[in-house]
Amino acid sequence: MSDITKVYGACPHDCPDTCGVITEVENGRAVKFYGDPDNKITDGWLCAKVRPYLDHVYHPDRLTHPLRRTNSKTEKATWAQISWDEAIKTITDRWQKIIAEHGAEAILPYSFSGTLGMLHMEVVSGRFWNRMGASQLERSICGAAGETGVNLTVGARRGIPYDAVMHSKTVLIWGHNPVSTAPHFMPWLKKAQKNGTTVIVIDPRRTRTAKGADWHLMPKPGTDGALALGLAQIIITSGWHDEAWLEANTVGWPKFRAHVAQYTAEKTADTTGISVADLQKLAQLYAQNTPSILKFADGVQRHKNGGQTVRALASLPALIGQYGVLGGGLGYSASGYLQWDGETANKWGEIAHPPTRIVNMNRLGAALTGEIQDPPLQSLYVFGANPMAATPNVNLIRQGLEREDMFTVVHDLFMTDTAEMADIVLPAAGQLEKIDLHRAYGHTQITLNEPAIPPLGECKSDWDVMRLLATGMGYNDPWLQEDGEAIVADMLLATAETYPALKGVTLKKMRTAKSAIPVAHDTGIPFADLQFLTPSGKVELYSEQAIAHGIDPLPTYYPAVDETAGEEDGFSLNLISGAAHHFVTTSFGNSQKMIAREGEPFIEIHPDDAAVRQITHGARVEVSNQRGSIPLKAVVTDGVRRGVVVSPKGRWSNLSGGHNINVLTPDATADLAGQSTYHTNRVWVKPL
Ligand SMILES: Nc1nc2c(c(=O)[nH]1)N[C@H]1C(S)=C(S)[C@@H](COP(=O)(O)OP(=O)(O)OC[C@H]3O[C@@H](n4cnc5c(=O)[nH]c(N)nc54)[C@H](O)[C@@H]3O)O[C@H]1N2
Ligand SMILES: Nc1nc2c(c(=O)[nH]1)N[C@H]1C(S)=C(S)[C@@H](COP(=O)(O)OP(=O)(O)OC[C@H]3O[C@@H](n4cnc5c(=O)[nH]c(N)nc54)[C@H](O)[C@@H]3O)O[C@H]1N2
Ligand code: SF4
Ligand SMILES: [Mo]
Repeated sequence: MSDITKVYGACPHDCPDTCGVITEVENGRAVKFYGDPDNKITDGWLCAKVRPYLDHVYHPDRLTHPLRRTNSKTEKATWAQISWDEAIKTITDRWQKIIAEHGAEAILPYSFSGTLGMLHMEVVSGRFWNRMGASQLERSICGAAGETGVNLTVGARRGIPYDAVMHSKTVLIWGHNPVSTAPHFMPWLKKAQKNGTTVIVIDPRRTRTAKGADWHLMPKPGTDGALALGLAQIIITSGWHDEAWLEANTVGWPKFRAHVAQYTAEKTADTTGISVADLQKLAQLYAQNTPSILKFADGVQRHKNGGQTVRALASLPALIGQYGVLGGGLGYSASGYLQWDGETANKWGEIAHPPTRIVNMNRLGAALTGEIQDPPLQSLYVFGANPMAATPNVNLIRQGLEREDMFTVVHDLFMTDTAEMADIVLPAAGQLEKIDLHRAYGHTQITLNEPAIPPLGECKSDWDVMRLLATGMGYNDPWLQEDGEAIVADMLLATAETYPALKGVTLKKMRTAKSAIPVAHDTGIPFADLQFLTPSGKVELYSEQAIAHGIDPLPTYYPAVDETAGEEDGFSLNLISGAAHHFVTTSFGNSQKMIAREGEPFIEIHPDDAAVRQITHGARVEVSNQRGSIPLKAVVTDGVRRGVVVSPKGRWSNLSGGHNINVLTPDATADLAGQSTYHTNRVWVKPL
């Protein structure tokens, strides 16, 4: 009889739930994989994407050896297998040359959310690159404006716990699709709804979440700031606001009140496309049927005006005194509770040179093709990211990567669209093959991920590769050679210095506990003490800090305009490309099971918009703008607003005949924090 061992871990994917997972291992091979029944959030079940995870782990296309490209980057790639020694020597020799000629800032590491692990997302993006003096990446592809906007308003991202909705009478889900993107929130929401909670969804698309709501409103994209300020105006003129609360707990209430007077119901209806009657009804439900939660996520802020949109949204709970109330408040990210100790991740204190320049990741194509000079970029090292499929304006990125003098290294589990543009490809160890430590952005548990199986083939973890690269570069600092387990142990201790709730949570304790450990340092009601973490300690409706960020101190609405794509022709449509149900951005985009469930790449279009273009349901259409063009299948449906088309992110163009939505998306940045603007995107759709 062979032994089966159970190994506890964390789902590493970019999802707020950060599920606890259990792998059963027999003779060094993972044979079973499932959700941890003792994890309060996971509750023993996993989403459709991750349930068949062992297919992903043992996928026949896993890279298992380092590869060197043998032809030009303008041709379809051909490869020769090489040893790790040769790979590391090729890379470090080239980097030494680049550094001698141009300086280390000519090298750019590009990584994002392939894994959310402390070690393989944060430490690997810090220590080695800071020692080298490489360019830094402005990590603003996802929720930078939302995070900054919430921080400016209440001081920290302390979203409500999922189960708080059990105490709500109204839940407003705004530009968020949790059925797909935060599945473990849904059982709580369903239970609440059964008990009489009213669930309202605000989204230009009838998402899976909208289908289950009591009421679904479809505003024009990018007008949510106006919608929030218009609701504020109705609430104030109706006297539904909480004057005493506002006086005691906010900064700038009189200014805010005077400012929002301009957002009359009629004007708001015109801007947003939502009728005055619906605005009235929405304002009344939200303000009077309390406790009420406003829950939003990052989709709504991926617009040119995303920062101010979030400032407006985050003001609403204050207006009706709902911060600090059980069943009320703001449901955004919970990532502002615990943050891993920055010094342990980055070792800035050990580094002699001043911080280096920062390159906005949304501008990757522009940066590679001349926007960045002194020195121009000469090398890109990509890990835990797939910019040729996930980053905006892919055709420009392609141009940059086709440069003869650009030296590109990609470390991934698979031959992604990005890996196909590399000079050297390195095989990455997956989550079951390495240690890591996880916090979450949807809750406040931390989870240890123990390695369950040895790395496949010659795969190596990102941290192990950083150690080899450090040796290859001749960097002798001991903190570049620490082993992963030691870093996990150190990180827990270092973080506990500033985050008291973590005191006593050592690596040993986590190993004994196996399951996730809750580390919230409040009662579970964010801001129950009404101490906000802004400079004033109050909710800042008027924010002095906002001025330093280059935006108006009061939440303000201005239209989100895709300046490059000629809106004036009157015939372009607003393309929204949010999350696909069966992929996590492009992760799982190569799973046959998930591709089959997602179906053929499609674009949803309203019947009226289809009719004037002679587009029929199921027809092949060309979707294009100044940036590029792709073929898609038309799905004619009133599940999208007139003027709006929807085609989810996540396809690999090398597996789907070039269906990469990001050849169309703009690389313009938003009003705040260098945020991506995927959804401020005009396209033309015509029959093929
Ligand atoms: N299944 C799955 N889960 C995922 C991901 C995935 O790709 N697939 N991605 C992960 C990542 S990286 C993130 S950041 C989160 C994102 O989580 P969410 O923000 O929940 O997901 P999105 O689909 O990006 O955006 C949510 C909704 O915003 C809507 N939206 C877009 N523009 C507007 C607008 O102007 N106004 C309003 N009101 N709504 C608008 C879209 O139609 C979409 O339904 O999900 C994570 N989870
Ligand atoms: N059109 C459109 N595009 C979008 C968005 C959108 O809403 N619309 N959303 C944006 C958002 S919110 C985000 S967060 C980004 C995400 O974009 P990315 O961060 O680029 O995420 P993925 O596309 O999932 O690619 C992650 C890659 O990392 C690899 N990987 C996984 N684990 C590891 C590991 O341990 N080590 C290494 N070396 N590699 C690993 C995976 O195989 C995968 O190829 O996409 C953005 N792209
Ligand atoms: S993707 Fe999200 S819901 Fe699915 S297993 Fe991972 S953490 Fe859980
Ligand atoms: Mo994201």
